[in-house]
Amino acid sequence: MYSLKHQIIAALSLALCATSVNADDIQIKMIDSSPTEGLLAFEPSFVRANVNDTLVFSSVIPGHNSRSLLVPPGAQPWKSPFDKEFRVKLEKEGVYLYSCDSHKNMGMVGVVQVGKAVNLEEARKKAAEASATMVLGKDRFAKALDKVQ
Ligand SMILES: [Cu+2]
Repeated sequence: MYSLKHQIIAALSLALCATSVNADDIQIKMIDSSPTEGLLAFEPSFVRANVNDTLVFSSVIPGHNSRSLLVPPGAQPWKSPFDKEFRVKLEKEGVYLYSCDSHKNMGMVGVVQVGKAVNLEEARKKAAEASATMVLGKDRFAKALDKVQ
């Protein structure tokens, strides 16, 4: 015979298992021209994710990579090779900013929100600094950060 307490514990354990199994892969294309994002872009340039989801940067056209500019406290920065698929596991809550090494100054940048935007102030500041040096796409970081909830 199981007590109610045991049943609750069993139900909670199942729920926790379901959560870990449901971690998603989130595809982001590195692309020269996107119908939704414009020239030299990550598509989509903003994604909302959960802790333990994985970003999958896919190389559609040669000449691009992905490198973090800002990650939340405790999260691992990344730098991908050019022209290769690259996976980034999102282990910490907060806002992540990244760019392509070749086209950062042309606004080839992206934003990821994982859970609560605990470092939003810092992200806005870093994005403003980076945007000031851009020749094209100066508003891309700001537009993506506007979608953070
Ligand atoms: Cu690029």
